[in-house]
Order: sequence, then C-alpha cells, then structure tokens
Amino acid sequence: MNWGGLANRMKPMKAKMTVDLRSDTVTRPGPQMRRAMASAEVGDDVFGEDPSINQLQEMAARLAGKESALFMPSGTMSNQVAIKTHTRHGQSVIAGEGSHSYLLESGAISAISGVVPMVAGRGGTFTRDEMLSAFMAASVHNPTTSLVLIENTHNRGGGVIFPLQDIEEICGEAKRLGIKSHLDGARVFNAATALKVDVKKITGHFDSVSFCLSKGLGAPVGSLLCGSREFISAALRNRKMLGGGMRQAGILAAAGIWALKHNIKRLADDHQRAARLARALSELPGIEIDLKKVQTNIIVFRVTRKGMDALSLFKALNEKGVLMLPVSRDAIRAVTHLDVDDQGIDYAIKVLRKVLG
Ligand code: TLP
Repeated sequence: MNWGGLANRMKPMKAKMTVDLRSDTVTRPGPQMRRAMASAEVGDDVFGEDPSINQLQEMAARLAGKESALFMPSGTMSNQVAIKTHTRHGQSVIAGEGSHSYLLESGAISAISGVVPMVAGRGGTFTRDEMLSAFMAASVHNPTTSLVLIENTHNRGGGVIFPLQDIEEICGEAKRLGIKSHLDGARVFNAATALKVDVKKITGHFDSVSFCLSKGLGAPVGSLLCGSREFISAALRNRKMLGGGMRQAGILAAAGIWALKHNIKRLADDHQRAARLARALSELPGIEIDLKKVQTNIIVFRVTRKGMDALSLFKALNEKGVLMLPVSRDAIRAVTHLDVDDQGIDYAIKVLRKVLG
C-alpha cells in the first residue's frame, strides 16, 4: 500500500495552526529568494547561455570538489541520469536497503537504465563486506555490477548519516573492483553539518554526486549533478534525452545560488528541532523511537499503541494541523525544515501529547 500517497492527498482540517512536517520539500521561497529570482540574468541553457545557471554549476562543482556540474530539474532526474551514465542495460547497481534511487523513483532504475538493484546491508547503510556480498562479478549468468550507490543522509533509514569510514572503504573497494561510485546526496549538507565537516570530506570519495536545492536548502526546484568533465558531458546528453534540457531556467538557478549562500549554515537549527521533537516523542506512551537514529532533520517513529496504527495517528494529528507522513503500516516520518520554527515544534509536541497522552 502506498501510505505516503494517501497522506499527500489528505488536506489538513481547519486547525488553529498548521505545522507541516511531511517533508523538507514543502518549503516556500521567502521574499529575498524571490527577489533574487526576479532579477536573475537568463539565457538559453540548451545553448549553454544562461549566466545564472552557469554560475550555479560552477559554484556547485567547487563546493563538491568536482571538475564540473549540471543543473537538474529534480533529485530523481539527477540520480537517474547518473545511473544511466555509469551503467549499461543488464548490469547491476549496489545500494543500501530502501534507497530512494531504486524504491522511490517510479522504477526508473530499471525502466530507464535497465539495471538490477542489489541491496547491501540493513537500514540504508552498509559496510565494505556487505557491499562485497552484493557484488556480482562478470560472468555469463550475472548482472555484472558496475556501480555502487550511497544515500547520505539516508531518507528511509530515518535521516541517518552514512559513516565516513564506511564511505572511504566502500569507494576505495569500488576503485579496486573497477566500478563507479555515486552519492545520492539529496541531503548531504545535512550530513556535513551534523558531522561538522566540509562537505568535500564526503563528496570527495565519489565519481559522481547529486545534491538537492529543494529540500533543506529551501529552493523551489533543482538539484546538481557533479563529477568529472568527461562524466558531466556524457550526463548532459542523457539529461537532454530525458527531456531535462531547460531554457531560461536561470530564474530557478538564482534561487539555488541564494539557497547555497544563505541556507546551509542554518541546517543545524533543523537538527536541533528534530532532536527536541524526538525526545518529546520518546516520552509518550505508544510510541517507539530510537533516539540514536535521529541524527539530522528526519525522525521515523513506530506507533505501538493498541488499536492505533500509523494511519489512524496520522489522521488524528492531521485534524489538529500537525502534518506528518505515514511510511509503513506502523511507522510515521516527520521532517524539520526552514518553514518550521520553535513555536511550530512546541505546537506539534502539544498536539502529540493531547492525542497520545
Ligand atoms: N524525497 C522526497 C520524496 O520523494 C519521498 C521526500 O519527501 O523525502 N534522493 C533522496 C534521498 C530523496 O529523499 C529524494 C526526495 C530524492 C532523491 C528525489 O528528489 P526529487 O523529489 O527532487 O525528485
């Protein structure tokens, strides 16, 4: 059953206040970001002539420590173009359990690239040994592995950070095996902020990196795919093939530039608010939550109360204006972001106590 889909269609009932914790994708551009968009210089990006997009791409490549970058309409297209560029039909891609790229992108990994996902480890993260267990060597029988994909932070895993040591070992092993590595870094700035490291400490290990502007960074649209010059020129062709060649999209790139300049440093606030909400949840009856896994801006908790499941709790919260996302029969996800302040968290806690207390 598609629980998230149902939640997407549920509008909040009339409530005193609405706190939207369904996703960090729900943020709306504020007045300063909108001003930057309105005054953006633009041109035809399919001709490579949009100065704002060119500026954003250079900025992204520099941030990720790569030679080149490409502006993408979405994180999905960014991941799927990367997968298509790194693989051939009939091959396999190793990824952590529940990774967005094979589970939540409409089956694009098989539909577009014709590759088989091989799951490594549990809960989204995995070790070099677990990668090796999933690895398919070249043979007449096997879908030969050509790519390993790491999602950091891991969405389904509850926003957990992929340990740096494992990244280093996995990407090192990938090089020895002669396969490529891709980072789905939709929320990699959350990981870097929580670890208090330069993002290059994470991105530097990978052949390609995708990160999103439209999640915690608060831009309305866009992701960046970063990699070597050679990789990005092959990716450019695949983006065009999938219909991702945009024209005067500098208006969107301007929002991205603004987001990269102003919204990275504030991600720590989202993490603190998530931690506070998680602590409050852990004190409520009928809720099970592993506080060790609340490392960034995502919280996943289980509903264990008799006679209640994720859907019924979701509906009760929704009626009082607290929006979260059921992700399975008994689990709910809440995500903090720049449109939820301390007052919003206070209200969410108050409503949770009322509904569950
Ligand atoms: N995630 C969205 C939904 O699709 C579930 C969300 O609300 O969390 N990688 C990761 C790790 C993601 O979480 C997402 C979006 C994407 C890629 C895709 O990005 P978009 O939505 O821009 O295609």
